[in-house]
Amino acid sequence: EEVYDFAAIQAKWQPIWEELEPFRTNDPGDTRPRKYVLDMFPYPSGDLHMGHAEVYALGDIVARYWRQQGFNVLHPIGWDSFGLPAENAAIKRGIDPRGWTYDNIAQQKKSMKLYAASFDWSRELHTSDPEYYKWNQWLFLQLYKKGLAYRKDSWVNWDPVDQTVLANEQVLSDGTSERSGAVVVKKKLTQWYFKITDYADRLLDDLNQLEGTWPAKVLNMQRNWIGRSIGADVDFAIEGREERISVFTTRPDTLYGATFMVVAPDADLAAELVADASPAVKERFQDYLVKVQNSTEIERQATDREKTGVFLERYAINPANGERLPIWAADYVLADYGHGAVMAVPAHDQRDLDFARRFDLPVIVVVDTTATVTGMIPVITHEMIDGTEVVPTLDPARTGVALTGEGRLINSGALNGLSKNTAVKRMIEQLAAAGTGRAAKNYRLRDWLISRQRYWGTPIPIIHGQDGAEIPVPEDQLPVLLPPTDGLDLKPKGTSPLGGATDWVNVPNPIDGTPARRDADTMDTFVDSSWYFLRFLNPTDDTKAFDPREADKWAPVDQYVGGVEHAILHLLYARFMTKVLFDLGYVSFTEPFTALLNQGMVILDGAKMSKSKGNLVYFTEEVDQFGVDAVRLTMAFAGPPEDDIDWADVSPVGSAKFLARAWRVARDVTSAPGGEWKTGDPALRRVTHRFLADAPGLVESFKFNVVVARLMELVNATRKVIDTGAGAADAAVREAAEVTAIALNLFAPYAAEDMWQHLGYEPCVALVQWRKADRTLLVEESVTAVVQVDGKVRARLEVSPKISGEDLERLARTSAEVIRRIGDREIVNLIVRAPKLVSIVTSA
Ligand code: ANZ
Repeated sequence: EEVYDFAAIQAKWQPIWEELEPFRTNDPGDTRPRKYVLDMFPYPSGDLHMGHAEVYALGDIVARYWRQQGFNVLHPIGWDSFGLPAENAAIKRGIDPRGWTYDNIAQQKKSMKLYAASFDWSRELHTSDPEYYKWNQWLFLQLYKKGLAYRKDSWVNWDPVDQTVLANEQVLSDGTSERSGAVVVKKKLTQWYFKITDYADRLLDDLNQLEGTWPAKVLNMQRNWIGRSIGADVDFAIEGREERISVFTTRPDTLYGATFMVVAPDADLAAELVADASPAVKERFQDYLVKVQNSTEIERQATDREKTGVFLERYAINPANGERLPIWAADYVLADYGHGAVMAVPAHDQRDLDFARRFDLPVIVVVDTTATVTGMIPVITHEMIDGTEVVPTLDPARTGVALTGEGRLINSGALNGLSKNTAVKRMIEQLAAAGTGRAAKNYRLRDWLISRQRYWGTPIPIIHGQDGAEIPVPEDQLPVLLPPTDGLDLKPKGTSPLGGATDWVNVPNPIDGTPARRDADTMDTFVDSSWYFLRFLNPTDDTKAFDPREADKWAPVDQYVGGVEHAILHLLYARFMTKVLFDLGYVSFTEPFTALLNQGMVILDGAKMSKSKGNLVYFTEEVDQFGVDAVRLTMAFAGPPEDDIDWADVSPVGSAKFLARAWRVARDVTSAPGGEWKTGDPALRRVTHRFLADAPGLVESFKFNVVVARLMELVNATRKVIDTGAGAADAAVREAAEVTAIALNLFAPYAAEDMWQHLGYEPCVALVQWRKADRTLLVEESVTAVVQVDGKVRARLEVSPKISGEDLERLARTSAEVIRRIGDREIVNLIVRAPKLVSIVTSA
C-alpha cells in the first residue's frame, strides 16, 4: 500500500515550486488589495535554528492566509548580515568575515527553501552587500544634513571583551554586555550619534496608534524606555560661581523642602565645583570618582545600596526661600539624566532620605500626606511598634520612609494648604515669574550611539579635514566600500580596524584636495535593519534607497512577525527612521509596522536552548527526522504563538501521524472533481462548512493551534464517512478533502500540495482561494427543551443548543400552553437548565 513519505513529497515539490515561483509579487497590473507580511530577517550565524523554524512557520501562516483571502501578498526575506559574530569568527579563524557570512547565508538559504516558507525570493537582500549598505550611507547623509547625525565626546558603555562601544540597549539589567557577557564599563570616546531624542514625544505618543495591534507588553516596554517625565527645571544660584545650576525635578512643589543639592560625580560640573575645595576633599573626590566610573548604571541606581558621597564644600541658594544648601557629589545622581544635578528633598524622596540619614542632613516635611485631598486617598506612613500600628507619622527622618504620596503643602509659604498638584502648577508659575525656573520634560531615552570600532559594518561616509572639518562624502561617490581585510588587524583594540587601511583611510579633502582622513568607524547594524522593510520594495534599484511610489503601495508593513527580544531596540529604531523619512518627504506614513506578532521561544525542558548548555535541538535533525510539514505543524499546534514552546512537551511524531491521516483521506477519494456537493453527506458537509466559517477569524486572531485542532476534527469526520458511512465516493468526502488541502496549505505546504494533486488538480494549492462557507449549512440543529409546571411536562420547545438561560425562560413564560396551565396562580420557584429544561413551581 502507498504510504505517506514526507521525504519523497518534499523532493517532488520543492523543484516544482522553484520553477513556478508562485510567491513572486511583481505584476504591476495586479489590482487585488495588498498585504505586506514581514518576518524579522535572520542573522546568518550558522544554519537555521529552532527559533527560525518557529518564526518562519508562524509568519508563513499569515502570508499564506492573506493570499487565500484574495490579497496580493508581499512576503520577502533577506539577511541581516553585518555584525560582530562574523567578525569574531573571522578573528578566531584568521579568515575574512565575508566568506564566513556568505557561506552561512548559502546554508540558511538552502534550509529556508526546504522549509518552504512562501517567500518572494526575487527580492532577497543582504545588508552586507555594497548595493545595500550604500543606502545606509545615503541615509546617514540625509540625517547629517538635517542635523540628526552628530559627533560628541562622551562617556560610553565599553565592552572590555569585545573591545567595542555598546548602546544602552545592549547592556543587560545586570550590567553585562548582551553580546560578550562581560561587565560593561564606562569610557570616554568621540562617537557618532543619531538624534533620536528629538523624536521622543512622537515615538511615545504614536504608540497609541498601535494599541490593540501590537502586544501590550511591547508598547509598555517602549513607553518605559522612552520614559517621559513631566516637571520643572529650577535654577539655583551658587556661591562663588557666576552661572546658576539647573536641576530637573518632577516635584517642584517640594522646593521648600530642599535641604541640599547633589551633583553626579562624573559630570563636568562636579569637577568644576570641587576645584576650589581643600586638598583633602579634592583627593577624596578623586578616589570616589574612580570608584564610580567602575560601577554600572544599574548598580548606581540600586535602592538597596548604602548611599555614598563627598561634600564639595560649596553652597547653592534655594530660589524659594534663600536657604543655603550644601552641595554634595553622589553616585545615585546620574551625569546624563536631566542636568546631572538634583535638588534633594529628603522628606519626600526615598533616595534623598537615605542619603540625608547617612550623612546627617536636615529633613523638612513640606507635604502633609495625612491631610485629605478631594478625590485622593491619603497615603500615610504607618509605623509598626511591638506589632501594633502607630498612625500616622510625619517624621521620615525617624521612620526612614519618605512621604511620597498625595497631601497638602505645609512649611511652604504661599503654597501652604494647596494640594500637591495645584502646588506643582503654582510653583512653576512663581519660578517662571522670577526667572528662576520653568516647566520641563525629561526622557530616559538617550541619543542613538551608532559608531562601532569594528570592521564588519557600514563605513561612515564622512571625511575629516586637517582643520577638523567634517566633510560628507559626496552622494555620487557612494558607496564608500569596505577595504579588503588583507593586512588589517581586526582584533578589537578600541580604535577601528579600518584606521589601519592606510590607502583607504588617507584621501584628498573633497573640497580643496588637501590631505584628509576617512572616518574609520562603522555603523551599528541596527541602522541596517531600521529601514530594510523599505528596501524589499525594489531591492535591486541602484538609483535610490527605495521607491516612494512602491512604499505608497505596500507600506507600512501590515503584519510584522518576530521575537520579543527586539521589543525595544530594533522596533524603536525602525520607528524613528520611519518618522525621519516621513519628515524628509520620502514616505507618507509615520509607523513602519501596523501590527506586530511576537512569537515565544522554543525551549527544552523549561530552559532556553544554548550551545553552552548543550541542550540544543537542531533544525536539520528535526526536519530530517519528522519532515518539514510536521515541524511546521508542531509549531502552529503547540499553543498560542506568543507562548514559549517546550520542545520536550510537543509531538512532531503526532503531527506526522495526523499529516499521514489527512493525506490518506485525499488519496482515498474516488469521485472525480466537479461533482455536485449538494448530494453529499449532510453531517460531514456541516462540519466542513463550520470549519470554513470559523477558521478565518481564528487565523486572524492568531489562534493557529485551534485551527489545527479543528482541522483534525474535520479529517476524523471525513475518515468516518469513508470507512463507516456513505463511503469514499460521496461528494461530501471530496469536498472535505479539498477543504483540508486548502487549509493545510497554511501549516504543511508539502502535504497540502500532494493532496491537491491526488484530488486531481494542478499546483499550486497555495494560490487556491479560500472557499466561502455555505450559510445554509451553518444553521444549527435544534434541541427540544421541556417545560414542567409543578412537576408535569406541559410544553416542548424547539430551541438552539446554544440558547441562553434567560432566553429559554422568556420562551417558557410566554408559551401559550404554559400560561394556560399556570392560570391565576403565582410562580413561587423557577429553575432553568438551558437548553433542556425549565421547571416552574406555582403557589398551588
Ligand atoms: C526633587 C524631588 C522631590 C524629586 C521629591 C522627586 C521627589 P523621573 O521620574 O525618573 O524623571 N533626578 C533628577 N535628575 C536626576 C539625575 N540626573 N540622576 C538621578 N536622579 C535625578 O525622576 C525625576 C526625579 O529624579 C527628579 O525629581 C529628581 O528628584 C531626580 F519629593 O527632584 B526630584
